[in-house]
Amino acid sequence: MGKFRFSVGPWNVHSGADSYGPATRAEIPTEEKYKRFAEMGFEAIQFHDDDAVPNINDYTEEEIKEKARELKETLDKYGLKSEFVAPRLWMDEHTVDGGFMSTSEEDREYAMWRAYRSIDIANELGCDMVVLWLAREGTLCAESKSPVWATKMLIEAINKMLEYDPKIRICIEPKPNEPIDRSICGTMGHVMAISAATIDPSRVGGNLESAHAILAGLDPAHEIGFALAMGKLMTVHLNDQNNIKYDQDKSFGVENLRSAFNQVKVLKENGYGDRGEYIGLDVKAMRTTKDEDSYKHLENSLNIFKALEAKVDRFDYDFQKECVEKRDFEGLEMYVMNLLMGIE
Ligand code: XLS
Ligand code: MG
Repeated sequence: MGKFRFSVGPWNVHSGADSYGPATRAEIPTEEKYKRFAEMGFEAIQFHDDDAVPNINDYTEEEIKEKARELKETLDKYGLKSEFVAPRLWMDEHTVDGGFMSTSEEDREYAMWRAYRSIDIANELGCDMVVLWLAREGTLCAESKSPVWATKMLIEAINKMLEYDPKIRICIEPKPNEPIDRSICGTMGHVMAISAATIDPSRVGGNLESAHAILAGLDPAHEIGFALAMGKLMTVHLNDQNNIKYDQDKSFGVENLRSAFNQVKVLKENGYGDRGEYIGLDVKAMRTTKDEDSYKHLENSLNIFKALEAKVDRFDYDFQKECVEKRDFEGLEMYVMNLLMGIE
C-alpha cells in the first residue's frame, strides 16, 4: 500500500466562477498553490500550456521556452515534477469553432502552433506527455462539419505532433459532450481507434477521467480496464459525477463509492504506476466553498483514494473465487457492500 504517486493541476484550486455567476473565492497565486500541493503530498503538477506560460500568444517561441525554464526552477524549489502539458485550445479567440478540427485553415494552423509550443514547454519542464482534452472538437450544429473529415483532421494533427518530436507521447482525454454537443472522441474506445490510426500507436494513449466516463453512461472502472488491457492508459483524472448532467468534477468517490473502489482496484491489480504513471485528481471545490476550505476537496479525494486502497488490500480474492465458482454473485455483492460499509 502507498506506492501510488499523485498529481494535480493549478486549475483544481479555483475561485468558483461558473457560467452563471462570478467568483466566490479570492484567486490564490500559483506559486502558493504549488507550495501547498507539495505539502499535501502531491509529487507532480499538470499544466495547460498557458498555466505554464500565461499570455502565451504574446511571446516568441524562444521566449516561451525561457518562461518554461523559469517555471521549472520554481517547481524544483518545492521538489515537484511536471506530468504533462495540455494546449488550452478552448479559451482562445482563434479556436471558437474548435482547433484541430476547425473548418478555418488559419485556426487549424494556430491550434498546431499551440500543440508544438506545448511540446516545447513539456521538454523544458522535463516531461514527455501532451494531453489533449478536445473540448470544442465536434459539432454544435450537426451538419456544420463532417464527422469523417473531423476524425481524419484529428489523426493528421496527432501525426504532426509525433513527427515534431520523436519522444513525445500524446494522451487523449475523451469526453462525449460539453462544451461541444457531439464530440468526435467520446470514450476510451474512440481513443484506442485514433491511436491505432496514427503513425506511432505506441506513443498515443488515453487519460481516463471518471466524470467523463459517467457522462458517456459508462463505468469509469471498465474504461480504465479497457485502456489498461490495450497497454495505453497513460494517466487518469479521478473525480466523481452525479449522473449524466453538467460536468461536476466532484471529489473522488463522493457520488459513486463502489465504482471508485473498483477504479482503485483495477489500477492496483494491473500495476498502474509501475511505469511512472501518476494518479491525477481532476477535482473542483463546490461553488459555495469558503476561502479557507479551498483545498479541502483535494484533501478529501486523497483520503478517500487511500482509504479505498486499504479496502482493496483487504479484498478477499479466495472468497471472490469461491463465489464465482458457485455463481453466488449475490453473496459476492454483499461481501463488497459490507467491505465498503465497514461491516466485516
Ligand atoms: C475538463 C478537463 C480538463 C482537462 C485538462 O473537463 O477535465 O480539466 O483535464 O485539460
Ligand atoms: Mg480532466
